Amino acid sequence: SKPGATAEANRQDPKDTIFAKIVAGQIPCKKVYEDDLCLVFDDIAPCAPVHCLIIPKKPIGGVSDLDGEEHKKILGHMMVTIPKVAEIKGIDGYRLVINEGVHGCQSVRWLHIHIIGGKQLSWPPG
Ligand code: DGP
Repeated sequence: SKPGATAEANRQDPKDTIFAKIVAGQIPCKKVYEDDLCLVFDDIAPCAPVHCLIIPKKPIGGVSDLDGEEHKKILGHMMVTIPKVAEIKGIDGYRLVINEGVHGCQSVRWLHIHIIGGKQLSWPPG
């Protein structure tokens, strides 16, 4: 298991999470890219030479909350932003991860896609 990926964390309102404060500019982050729909910043505990998180600016708790046309637009936008992030970071070949819920080891209940690279990764994950 992974510290922080608790039932309590996964019951949080996304607006009460640390990523809400990052989006609001209330706590700092190492910003990589930003536009009107999404924000990309370096993970505080990188598991590879490049480890960024891409998050929507609107509060969405996780994949299990996804529904409707607005979310399709936001998630599609996030996906097409990922190759831009790869170019900014100078990586070719990387892994995208979304941890969902307690069993998925999600620790921050604000949807985020991990972008992990900068070295030869291994497979499978545990
Ligand atoms: P997950 O465990 O999949 O919910 O991913 C949450 C990630 O967020 C984890 O890799 C560590 C990162 N993280 C947690 N708090 C902060 C923070 O305050 N700043 C940054 N940059 N990353 C954080």
